[in-house]
Amino acid sequence: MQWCAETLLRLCWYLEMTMNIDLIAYHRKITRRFFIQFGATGALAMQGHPLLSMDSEAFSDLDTAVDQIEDWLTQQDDFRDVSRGTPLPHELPESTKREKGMTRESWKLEVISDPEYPARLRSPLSIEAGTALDFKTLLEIGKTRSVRFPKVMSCLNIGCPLGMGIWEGVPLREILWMTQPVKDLRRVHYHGYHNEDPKQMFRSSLSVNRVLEDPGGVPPVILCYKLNGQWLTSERGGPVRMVVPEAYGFKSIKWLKQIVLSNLSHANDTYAEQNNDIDSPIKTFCSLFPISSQHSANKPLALTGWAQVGLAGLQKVQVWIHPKDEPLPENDRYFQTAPWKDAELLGPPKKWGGDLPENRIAIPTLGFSADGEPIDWPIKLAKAHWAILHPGLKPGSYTVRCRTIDEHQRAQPMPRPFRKSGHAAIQAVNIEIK
Ligand SMILES: Nc1nc2c(c(=O)[nH]1)N[C@H]1C(S)=C(S)[C@@H](COP(=O)(O)O)O[C@H]1N2
Ligand SMILES: [Mo]
Repeated sequence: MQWCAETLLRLCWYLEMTMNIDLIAYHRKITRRFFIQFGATGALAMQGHPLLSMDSEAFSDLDTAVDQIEDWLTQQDDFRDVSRGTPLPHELPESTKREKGMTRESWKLEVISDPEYPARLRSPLSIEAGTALDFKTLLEIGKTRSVRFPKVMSCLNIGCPLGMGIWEGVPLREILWMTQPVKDLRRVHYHGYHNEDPKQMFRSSLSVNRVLEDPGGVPPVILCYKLNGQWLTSERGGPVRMVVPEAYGFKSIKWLKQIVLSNLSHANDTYAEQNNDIDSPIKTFCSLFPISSQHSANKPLALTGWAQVGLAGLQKVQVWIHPKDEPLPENDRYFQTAPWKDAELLGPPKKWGGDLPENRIAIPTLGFSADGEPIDWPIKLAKAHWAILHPGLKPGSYTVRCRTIDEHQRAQPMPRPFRKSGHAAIQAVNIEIK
């Protein structure tokens, strides 16, 4: 961060000397949150940057737009809720929750063998045998084993992240080992509280190897009990939910009750019954924050948006504004040949949001250094934000599009255009320039 800011100042000085432009004056009004963003690559790119020809009013519009961007973390109650059940389990009266094991005091988790496709376990955790796991024991294990990591919760079927959090809990493998599995274990099935009605059961599953190992350096699958440093609320799936870092939300089962260790070789997820690609990791894609549909001619457009950083990573966000009366590029369904313009990715925020205690990233948190600073930015499997000051346009009707380029320089939605693998479409918004 320090280095980026210094580089930028040096570059500003260089530009002033060579081009006789008072860049600092141009930027004076700009929030530091954005100003600091022009890091090594951004700053160099600015040498021929169209921003240099824009007036300070345009910068102040950009400043305002950037200031209005949501916090990086979402408060628990502000997550969009995707819960099934009649009644909704999190809306049951406290007394019922206590009776059904949906409070921290009454929660019990079973980890048992699948009666139909049995796995050999020496020591299942069952209510019947009095060996089920309770919350106190889970926390006790958490004292030495718990992990925290940032993750965007995103529904495969909704084109917008539900919320961004720092999730905390015990790796599922710690609990799996407690059952002393011996053989015939291939799949881990699990479900949450479902009003004791089999028709309401919402199930998900993982290969046992995903539980035991974390391929590609993703965080472990956890039994989660805290979000943004607070106890997981009932609406978010508390007392304990599964959280699968690289997966869409349907793998992160709320009000977790039972884990079934199975020798079945395939998935039995509820989402599989709805034509979803249940092995699809979360996708990289982006969207604009809502903009007004009318703009003045020849005035730079301040555009901002969010991006979801999927398993493929995020290199950059790009914007393309196309006059509606001109034909679209031919034979180019994903607009690979369109004149896309690079936007600026915003760096780490000064305020994390999400009601994080003391606005501080707890240590240790995966992806953060010992002083609570992000090791890489943007963070994989998390949310990012971006902004661009687009040169002004002539009067007319236009379509604004934005797309992401992943860390392997591949533009979305290629090579993954399938809607049921998770939303990754190029967004298109119509505007009028008057
Ligand atoms: N028990 C249970 N867990 C569940 C669900 C559910 O309906 N019941 N919905 C899933 C789906 S499809 C999504 S996208 C996420 C949403 O998490 P959130 O409500 O915390 O945002 O929860 C998942 N976990
Ligand atoms: Mo979902």
